[in-house]
Amino acid sequence: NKKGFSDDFLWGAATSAYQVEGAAFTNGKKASQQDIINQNNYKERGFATAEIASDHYHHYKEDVALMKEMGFSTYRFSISWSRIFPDGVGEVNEEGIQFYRNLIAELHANNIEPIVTLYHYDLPWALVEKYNGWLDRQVVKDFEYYARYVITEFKDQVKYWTTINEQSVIVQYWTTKNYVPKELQSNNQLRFQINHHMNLAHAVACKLVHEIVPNGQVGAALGYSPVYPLSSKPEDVMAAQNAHDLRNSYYLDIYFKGEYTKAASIYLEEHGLAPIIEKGDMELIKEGYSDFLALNYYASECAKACPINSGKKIRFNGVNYSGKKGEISGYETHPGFYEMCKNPNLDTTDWDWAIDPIGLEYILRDIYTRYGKPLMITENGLGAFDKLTVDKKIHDDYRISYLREHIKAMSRAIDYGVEMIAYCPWSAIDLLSTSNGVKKRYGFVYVDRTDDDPKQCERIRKDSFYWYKKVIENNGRE
Ligand code: BGP
Repeated sequence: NKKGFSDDFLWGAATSAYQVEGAAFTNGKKASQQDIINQNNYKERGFATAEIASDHYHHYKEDVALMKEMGFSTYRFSISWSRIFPDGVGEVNEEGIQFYRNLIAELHANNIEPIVTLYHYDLPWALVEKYNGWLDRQVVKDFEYYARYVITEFKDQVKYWTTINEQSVIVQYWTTKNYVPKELQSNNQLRFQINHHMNLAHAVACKLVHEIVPNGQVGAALGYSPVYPLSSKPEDVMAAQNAHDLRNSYYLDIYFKGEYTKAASIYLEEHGLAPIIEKGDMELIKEGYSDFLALNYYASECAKACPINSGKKIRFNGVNYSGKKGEISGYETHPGFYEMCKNPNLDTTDWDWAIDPIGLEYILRDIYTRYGKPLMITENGLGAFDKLTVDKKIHDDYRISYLREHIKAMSRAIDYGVEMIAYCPWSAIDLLSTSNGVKKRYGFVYVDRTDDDPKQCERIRKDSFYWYKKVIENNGRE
């Protein structure tokens, strides 16, 4: 019963607006919170800002031509809210929407099916200034205003919509994937409050797609990692289950069952972390059902028991800014529930992300068995320091072997009956990393720039470009 990839399986890659477009203040666009966060990153660590990024705004035709050359049948990208509504709501910015009309027309002219993400970390800064952005319920109304406009505009051109990118990751890294004023950053309950507002916004967007787009399909794009127990000691296995409930099911159960996972909710309530839920919220969440789940998978995670009397405090995930293995600043800890840790059985990227293709097969099979909805991969990839040779080549065999093993894992999941729509690794071309500037690269196409010097952003095909082209030509086989 080995089916392999179906003939209509979509092959492509992904990007997000602020990470790739640049033109952050061009033709009417105003700042998003990421423009501000990245300006601070530049001052503090010397990482590139989003002002030019990969200058896709001015190179989009060339970029789509490169996608066509690789044989893409799909492309996942996001729309910048503050390009369309520079103040978050109000007057539409005609030049802003025109950019996406042009991009989507260019994709269709090349037979590339767009997968559009409505929100990828880049809230209009105006809404942060007005009411602290996602911290205020007003954001759900304003998101609806923006989403309704975009969905209506592209109802005949876009079939696949993803709502909010990586809510689970936003909860973990809530000051880099989202802007939070310094004085509020010690209040961990607010992480779950903004997540609740995002759940409402997600539900609203799902309803809008169902109402407006003929044959439209919609789902969230969730950052998802399986959690393995550090050992087979029952207390570690229990801890891994707790982590799975709070880090994964807490989101999936909302998307597919319209409810918060019990154990995770009880843990949050006991620690004063639970969101305030108003009358009618859970009904709205139930009405905004998803048609599929888009998954962003990079790495698996590992957890161990953390006794309540360990003397440790609640903390969320650490980061590795240096790109030197072992320099992660810490692990998520919930005394009495679980503590995340390094998996000694897996190699990692330079940024301490565990490389684990089997983890992908594991989650695809597990999620499909539990929720029974089709899945697509909207991100998967290897961040690395790519080195441009003197003859302008990038020999990224490390990326090829990462992607090869993950494609095989996805193919095994299909053979075991999982329904898969698309594979969109991260990223179509090099772009700005969310926390590491342009040193950490993911693309099939090298964009020639450094953190402090955008140069001309010349496009150079990497070895992985030619490799992926062959994979697509042979529908998943090399
Ligand atoms: C995901 C995000 C992307 C992306 C990717 C790689 O969390 O959806 O926007 O950037 O991770 O992460 P990073 O850029 O931090 O290496």
